[in-house]
Amino acid sequence: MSNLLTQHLYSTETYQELDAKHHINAFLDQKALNEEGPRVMVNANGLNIWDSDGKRYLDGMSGLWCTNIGYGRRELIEAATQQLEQLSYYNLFFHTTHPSVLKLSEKLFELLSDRFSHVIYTNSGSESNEVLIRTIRRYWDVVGKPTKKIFISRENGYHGSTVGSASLGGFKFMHEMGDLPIPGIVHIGEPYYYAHGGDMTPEEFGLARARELETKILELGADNVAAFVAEPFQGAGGMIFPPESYWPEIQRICRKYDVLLCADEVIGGFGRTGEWFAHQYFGFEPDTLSIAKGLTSGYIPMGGLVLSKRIADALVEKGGVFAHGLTYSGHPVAAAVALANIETMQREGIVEKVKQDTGPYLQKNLREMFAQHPLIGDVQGAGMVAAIQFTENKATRKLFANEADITWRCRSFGFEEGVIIRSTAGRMIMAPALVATHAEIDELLEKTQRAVDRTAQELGIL
Ligand code: PXG
Repeated sequence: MSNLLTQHLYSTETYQELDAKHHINAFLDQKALNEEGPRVMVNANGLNIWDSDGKRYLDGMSGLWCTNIGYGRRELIEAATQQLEQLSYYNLFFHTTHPSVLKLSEKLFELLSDRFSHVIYTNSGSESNEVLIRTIRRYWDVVGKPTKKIFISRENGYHGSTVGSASLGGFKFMHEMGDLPIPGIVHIGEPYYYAHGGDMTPEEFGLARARELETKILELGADNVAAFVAEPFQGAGGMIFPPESYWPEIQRICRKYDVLLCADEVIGGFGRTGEWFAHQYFGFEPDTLSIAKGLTSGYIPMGGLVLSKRIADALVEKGGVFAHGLTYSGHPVAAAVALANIETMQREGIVEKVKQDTGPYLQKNLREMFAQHPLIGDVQGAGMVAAIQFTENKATRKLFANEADITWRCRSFGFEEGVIIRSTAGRMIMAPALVATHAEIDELLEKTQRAVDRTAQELGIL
């Protein structure tokens, strides 16, 4: 690794100056960042990542929840190289296609039930959800129900950063930028028990939040509602697992009113929970899946919208021209990397291992580690994804008024300790690569514990 590090052309300061000079970065105050200077990441392998000062971090977040197979896998690098040599680009426009994307689709549908048959490829999760809005509206036109156009999604859901996807999302501070949501998208409450459950049991709360969907459908009129869109578990919103009563009730309501159930699997897909897809973990049957991230393990941009047979058949048999297309839909190099990614995960039994071995190991040890901790009120998660909930009072589930500042401190302590964990309002999240070994999980947990303890000490409660 030191060999690679010495190949740097610039100093950290020069990189930071270039960043300040040319970039508006994601979800931050650029002026404040320019003062501080961003961390410059330069090399990565497995779960380890190095910055431009040579400091190593254990990446507990798989990049942005995407490097499911870990960094630097030869199989993916070789697949990309071979495809670049053979057919570096072609497209799915004007009556053409290519083997790379066809082989990927054959493989993708091996992972899914017969309910699903078709996919529209994109380059990101945001695009998958943009395509979702247009495709579902088109579907209802084609089947003769043109009034079914409104989308219902959730507060504190995340579906991307473009106009349509940010509208589907329920982040108010995002809506404030650019006058969102666009018309025809409305939101209901999120199934976040710890914060909003009050005196209810988790089961009661799960049902209550699901029934907000029914109330909203009745208010709008079922003839006007196209779909309900949600992440099986909320990712960016805080890695929130709904109570067990939630998804069965949502599914019942969607079926009753013929409202399509659209699962955003951008984070949950490709093994995260120990199942290939998170809807399989929670045991419900969606009509569409938005995918991205883990599809290529983040090595190259690629996403997609997976359609059930019901939707695809209508579009194909009765839809005529489908007026949508992206230059890079099904890009041959991305498709080759995605195929190599899925094949490697299958060959090595990575998802099964997460389900049977490493996932339970992470989940059990994390729960034991924080069961008695004065700052931590709850631990949620499955497979290789988990959250710890910060609380001011474990008995009453009281949240800190400045919870986002506190978790941000914890995240900073994590960086000092050499671990990358994600802070959201009131929760710390980990989503390490699915290939994490017991030793790497131990390191992740030990460093996380130090970061949490330092946060508690600073608050004067440890
Ligand atoms: N849906 C979900 C559920 C996501 O988590 C998107 C769509 C959008 O995907 P793209 O590829 O357009 O970014 C996402 C993305 C975070 C974080 O810090 C999460 C995401 C992206 C960036 C940061 O938790 N999720």
